[in-house]
Formats: sequence, structure tokens, C-alpha cells
Amino acid sequence: MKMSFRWFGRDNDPIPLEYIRQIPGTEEVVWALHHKKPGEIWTKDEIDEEVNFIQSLGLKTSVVESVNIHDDIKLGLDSREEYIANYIETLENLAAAGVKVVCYNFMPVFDWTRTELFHPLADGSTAMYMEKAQIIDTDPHELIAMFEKGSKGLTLPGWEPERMAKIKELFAAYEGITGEELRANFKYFIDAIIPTCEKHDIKMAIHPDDPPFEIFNLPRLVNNQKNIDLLLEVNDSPYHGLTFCTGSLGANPENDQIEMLEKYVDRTHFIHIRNVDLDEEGNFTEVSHRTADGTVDVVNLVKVLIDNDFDGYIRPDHGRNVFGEDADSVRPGYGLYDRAMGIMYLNGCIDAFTTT
Ligand code: CS2
Ligand code: MN
Repeated sequence: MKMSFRWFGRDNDPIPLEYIRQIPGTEEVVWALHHKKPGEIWTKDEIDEEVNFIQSLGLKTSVVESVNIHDDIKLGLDSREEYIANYIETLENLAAAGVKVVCYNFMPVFDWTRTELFHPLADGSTAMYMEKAQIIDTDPHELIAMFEKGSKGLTLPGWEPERMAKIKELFAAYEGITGEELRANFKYFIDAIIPTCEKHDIKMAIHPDDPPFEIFNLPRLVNNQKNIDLLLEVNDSPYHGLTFCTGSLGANPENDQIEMLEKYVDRTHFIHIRNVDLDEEGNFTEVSHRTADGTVDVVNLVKVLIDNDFDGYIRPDHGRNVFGEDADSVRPGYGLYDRAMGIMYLNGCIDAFTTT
């Protein structure tokens, strides 16, 4: 298994690559061309520039997170043909640069959703938090009105500004779409790209929906065993696989993640380790990676990986804001310190379970 660390690029991430290289055992930087809009082609020159820069500092570039999917593909519109052709060209260009795994998601309208970015914890650090009732009780129309008024009621960092400018149109476009329809559109997309993935040896790893339950009446495809079974069945190629994110899946108390990882490990190309502390109302706080600090059994999840000779990529996912790190300059959840400590915790688990 190869240890990695997500980095948002020179223009967006204050963490120097030199520091990432100092985290023991970290070989890989998980990267993306963050200025690219969904549906745009990533050119060979742009890819080479980024890859060469990262590699010049002694780090590898095998994993991209994310190449985002244009909404017309998710909606199954005729215009999807052009965006699928662009996606294929991007995959060919990434494969030519040596990229092996692409993480992406297929969530309508939003990437991850939280109600608080700097929720205070007892130890004086802060972490992202989601109060379930606040999300569940918000009607989509109310949400649109809140955005139009510039309301700060919900703080939603994963939501790209370009998409939020179109929130009304997006909600209208997805109005009434069922899980079955969304899955059919997913199948159309994955069937179209898999021959390219197989030919160029580049694997697709879909990220779970976050949170793993319906929000604002939008359907979910990657949130529990039943839906993940259906999702994987749409195309049997091993190039259609998962990013197993323990924080996302861990926010649904019905998910037995040990059982799920054992079942899906052969279709898992990338694993995100994040711990959450889930309470009885379904609210959760993103805590340290240590098993004892939350409700995700990180230690035994790592054991499943070792027992199955997992050969893919792993990274610590969201961490807390600790040690006075400048919360305004780093992306919420993506500071250096707590994620670096997360890696050392994972290294400890991996070493303890690896028999020599
Ligand atoms: C998140 C997501 O859990 C995570 O890793 O930060 O934003 C994730 O990167 C995307 O949903 C994957 O496409
Ligand atoms: Mn994740």
C-alpha cells in the first residue's frame, strides 16, 4: 500500500511540498488541476507542468483527486457526448503522464456538506461538524432563497462558487430525478470510458456521497452496501472501482465498514482514512484519526487492508485544525499537522500488522 497526501497546488495550498516529503513514509502527492472546470479537457502540457513540479521535489503523482463530472453527464442530457469525449481525452492525457488512479464523485449539485467548519472541541482544537437536523430540515427552495440573500446560515466549503452561482438552475435540472435514473446516467458514463481505462491502465475510483444520506431531495448512489453493490454491478471491469472513504461511509450508523471493506477491497483502488464521532441523532464531528477518538474503527480497517495485501493508495482524509495553524489560509479539513499525525498513526497500524 502506498501512502499519499492531498495537495491543492501552488496557487491554492500554502503547505510546501518540502514539508509533505518530511512526513515519514509519504511517497505520493494526490493532486489535481484545480483551476479546471468540470467538462474541460486537461491538456498534456498542463498536466506535465504540474507533474514535473511535484516530481522535482521527490514525490510521485500516481493519483488524481478529482476529475469532476459535468452535470450534463449526471443529468443524461444529449450534450453529455461532448463532455464524455473530453473526459476520455483527459484520461488519455493523464495516463500518458503515468497517472494510475482517478478519484471522482457522482453527487448531484454539491460536493461534501457540513454545517460548521470550525466547531470547537474540548481540547481547544476545531473540526468540521454536521448537525443532521439542520440539513434534513432545510427545504431546497429555502436553501436557494438563502443563497440569493447571501445568507451565511449554512457554511458549505466544498461547494464551488461557479456551481453555487447556478444553484437555482441546478436544482431545477435535477428536480424529480430518481436514484434509478441517476444510476442509469452513471452506467452510460462508465461504460463509455472504461475501454479507455483498460487500454491505458488508469483506474476509476468513485468517492462515496458525503453525507451518506439524501440531502435536499437529491438521490444518492454511493452511500451503503445495497447501493454500492448496484453501482459496481453496472460494469464488471476492475477499472471501475471505489475510493473507500471511512469518514463518509462512517456517518451512516448502519454501515458495517469492516464487512464492507472486506467485501469491496478487491474493487478498492484508493482509501481515505478519516474518523468521525457520530452521535445518536446522526450529527458528527470530524475527529483525530485515532480509533479511540471517534466511532470509526480505524485500526481494524487497516488490518483488513493488510490481511488482504491491499496494493492501492491510502491517504489521511480531513483533519482537525490544531497547533494554531492558520485556518484562513488552509482549506477546511486540509491542514498539515493533523493529517501528518494521521499518517503516523496509520504507519503505526500498518507496521504493527505487517509480519516480517
Ligand atoms: C472530500 C471530497 O472526503 C473527501 O476526500 O474532501 O471533497 C472528495 O475529495 C471528493 O468528493 C471526491 O471527488
Ligand atoms: Mn474522502
